[in-house]
Amino acid sequence: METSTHYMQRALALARQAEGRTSPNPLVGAVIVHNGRVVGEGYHRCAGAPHAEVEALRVAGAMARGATMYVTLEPCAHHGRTPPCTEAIIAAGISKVFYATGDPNPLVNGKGHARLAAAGIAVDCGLCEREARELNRPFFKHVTTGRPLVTAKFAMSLDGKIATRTGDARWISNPASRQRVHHLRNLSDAILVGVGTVLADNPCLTTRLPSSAGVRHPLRIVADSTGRAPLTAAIFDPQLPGHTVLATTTVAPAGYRAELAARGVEVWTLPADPRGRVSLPALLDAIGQRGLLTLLVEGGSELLGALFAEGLVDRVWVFVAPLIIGGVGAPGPVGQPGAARLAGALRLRNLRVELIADPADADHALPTQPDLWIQADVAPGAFEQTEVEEGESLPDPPTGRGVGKPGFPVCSHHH
Ligand code: AOF
Ligand code: ZN
Repeated sequence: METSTHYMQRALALARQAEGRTSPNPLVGAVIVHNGRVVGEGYHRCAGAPHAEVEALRVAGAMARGATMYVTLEPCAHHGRTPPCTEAIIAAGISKVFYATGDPNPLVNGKGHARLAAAGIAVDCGLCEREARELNRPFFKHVTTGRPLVTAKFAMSLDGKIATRTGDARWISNPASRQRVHHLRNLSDAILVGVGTVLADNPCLTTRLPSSAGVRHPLRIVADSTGRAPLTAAIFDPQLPGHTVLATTTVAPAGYRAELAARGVEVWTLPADPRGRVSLPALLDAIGQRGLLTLLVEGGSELLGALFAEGLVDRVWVFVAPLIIGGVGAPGPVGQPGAARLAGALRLRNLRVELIADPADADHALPTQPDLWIQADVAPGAFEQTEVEEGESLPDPPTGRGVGKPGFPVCSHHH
């Protein structure tokens, strides 16, 4: 007989199968176990499709009676695009429900738990909770703030340069790392770049993977306050798969905006910040309103500098190549003034480091020149603002494991 943790892990693995495909909905997996045997499994495939619980119940059929359900998120009790899962669970005769984490969606938040308990079902919350919250960080941020989870991505040399002093930047990271970026795009709802990157690199920001089956092109967004991106930029090519958005202000000429709109580019005319640039909070709100849960920011340094300065970045994905570029004139990944004092620097936490071998590296098992791929969460706050006294600990981040938002449902029973 397997442990409860084993079944919840299986439910988490099922949920992950739809990663990047469920927006604006969460990733959810469910497993139904009867007398030590799995009789049903399911996961939520995309918005509008049945919820994970309903998928698993359909497979289990009559075997659901008296069985235990393991589900990664509190079952819903509301009529949304689909009917409430609580009613399906009750009708099927499930006798016990383990769910990993509460659902902060105000339509659900505790109501699912209460409904099941009122129907006489034994309900247990908190099994594998940390993993379940990590899995649905984008959903939790979106449902509590209306904004997507923001990931800053950049590649740099070991000495922190993104190009040489003459602007040569192709390529810093190895081919395997660059392939990884396409995989990350495939899982992201939207990509954002600044106009400087369009002018410097003329990227098309599409997802290019070895197999085009099931590939998804994130919404491409260019932040260009004044309309400096040429109409001939690759990103505006109507032949590109997927959609492009110009995020701009009224300073961009009306004719320019109309011309792009006529070519199928979506034009978002947003408020300007005091410096005349597109308001980044307003841009994140607009992305969130579209039901997009994840935003990958691919540069340049001005845009990243502004996002970090405003405390709008949730996590970083950094590729560090085994190169020393050197030179005071060679740029780094994060522009703008940055922090004046170290106490004002942004702190990273929950670091994960992976080696990404260059395919040309002779010995793949023990690569001698791999890129480092560092994934980390950004502690809350903007530059300058955090004054840390000796021995003082930083506050908990607003997102990340244990979302820690006021109003986030707290499980009474932790494992
Ligand atoms: C999902 N899949 O497996 C579960 C969800 O309007 P709907 O019907 O798509 O409902 C979406 C909400 O239902 C979602 O925000 C979440 O709070 C809850 N649970 N959602 O998409 C699932 N169990
Ligand atoms: Zn549901």
